[in-house]
Amino acid sequence: MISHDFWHINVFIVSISKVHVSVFPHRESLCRKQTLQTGCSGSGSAVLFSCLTAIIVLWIQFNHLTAERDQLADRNLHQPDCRERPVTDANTNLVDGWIYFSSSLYYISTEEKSWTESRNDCRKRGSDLVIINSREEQDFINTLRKDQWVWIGLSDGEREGVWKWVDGSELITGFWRPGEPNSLGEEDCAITDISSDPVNTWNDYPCNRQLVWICEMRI
Ligand SMILES: [Ca+2]
Ligand SMILES: [Ca+2]
Ligand SMILES: [Ca+2]
Repeated sequence: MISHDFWHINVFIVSISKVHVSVFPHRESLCRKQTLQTGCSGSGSAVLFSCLTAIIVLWIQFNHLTAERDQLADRNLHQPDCRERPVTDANTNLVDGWIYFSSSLYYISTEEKSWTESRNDCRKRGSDLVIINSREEQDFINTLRKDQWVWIGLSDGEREGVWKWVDGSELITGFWRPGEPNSLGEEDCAITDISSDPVNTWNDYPCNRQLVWICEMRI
């Protein structure tokens, strides 16, 4: 009877040990050592007592390791995955001169070019001249440019008086300076200008003038 129970108990110990090792493979050598130290030895009732002790020890260890594994899994679940981190806050983009604001990246040039050449530069960088969609973006651009006159992605070159953004959409509301756009001579490209009004700063301007520009990359 004792030998029959002894066989079942040892099978159970081996099963627990296998689970134990599968939970934390790197602890395999430690687990084996502990199993040997707490395994069955002796004879008769001493064997049964020894085996029961070993089972209890292993069972406690198993529960402890399972709880530890679950805690680690939960912690990993809440850690941000670096591989999926959006380029929005990637340091490389900041180093390259791109600045993040509200789901877009912005680049302000240090050179001065015509409106078309400025646009070509933005396209080479995988972006286009900035499209100002909101008062918040207008305020951001006016902070970013630091009182420089800058090209924005707005022109009425296709049809006089019909202002279109570089993505082909028509301008609905704008932030024109009082009296602008005035198409003084040939003014088909828009800048954000220096104005006493901190918000309404746009001006139509000759496209061939050399100015700083701002690119926007939607992300
Ligand atoms: Ca925009
Ligand atoms: Ca015009
Ligand atoms: Ca003008």
